[in-house]
Amino acid sequence: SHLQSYGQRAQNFTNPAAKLLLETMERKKSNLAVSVDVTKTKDFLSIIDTVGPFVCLIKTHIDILEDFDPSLITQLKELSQKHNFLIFEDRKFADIGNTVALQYSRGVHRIADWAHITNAHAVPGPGIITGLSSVGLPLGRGLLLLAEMSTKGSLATGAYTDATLRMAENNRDFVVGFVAQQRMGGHHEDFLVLTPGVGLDSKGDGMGQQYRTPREVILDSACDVIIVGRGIYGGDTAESVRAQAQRYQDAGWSSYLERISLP
Ligand code: UP6
Repeated sequence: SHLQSYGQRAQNFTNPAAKLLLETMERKKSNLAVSVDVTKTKDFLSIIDTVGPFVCLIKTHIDILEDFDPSLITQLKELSQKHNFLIFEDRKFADIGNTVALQYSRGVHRIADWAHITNAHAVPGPGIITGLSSVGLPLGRGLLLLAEMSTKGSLATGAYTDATLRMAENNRDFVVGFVAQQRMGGHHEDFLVLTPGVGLDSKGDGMGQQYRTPREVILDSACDVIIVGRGIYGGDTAESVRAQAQRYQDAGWSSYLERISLP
């Protein structure tokens, strides 16, 4: 499936969020997700408006905004319409089904109302999927499981990663893929693989993060989406944010074109 185009692969999914993401990637010629990990609403919205034309997906950590107000969600949704991107709340749920269903639907953030995609750790077992899908499936949302992490010393390897894949295979309607460092899935199943730990100018951050290039991620490891945070918004000016977004979009897309043209 990783040799098919993103547009063709939309047919491999029944989940509406997965289909829309793949169609958006094809249409915008972008496999770039920008992770907007800033603490002020003003910066958050301005970065999103700047990178919007270059991305298929915006990844949020909504709980790090110091001045969160529900009206921000209206503005985020407007930007998503304006620039045609999906929204991925990187919530990394990790509790029992009943609790994650509440965390997903309620609280101040009401994630299920606006995030097309969210993610969860597999550590609690399949009940976490049951809980999240009770909220998200009727809304047409999609879930990613964390099968691997980008960080040094990650415990999500080997048998844990394999068991995570089995959990996804058993919940194909709602689980659309993984956050992982390499292609996941057997020969019959198509799963999306979204990959953080991507940077062109840095190898790490001194807190365990490890960076690989878009080419390593998309071509060598056959992942689908590069997730880039500080590599894009780490500069100062709006002009550099824009230029970096374009640079990562080009790098990700040319690696994808190379991949699908492999003999
Ligand atoms: N993230 C990782 N590695 C993982 C899973 N998630 O870095 O295995 C998330 C982080 C951050 C983003 O929570 O939001 O991806 C990476 O940001 P960066 O590009 O600035 O390092």
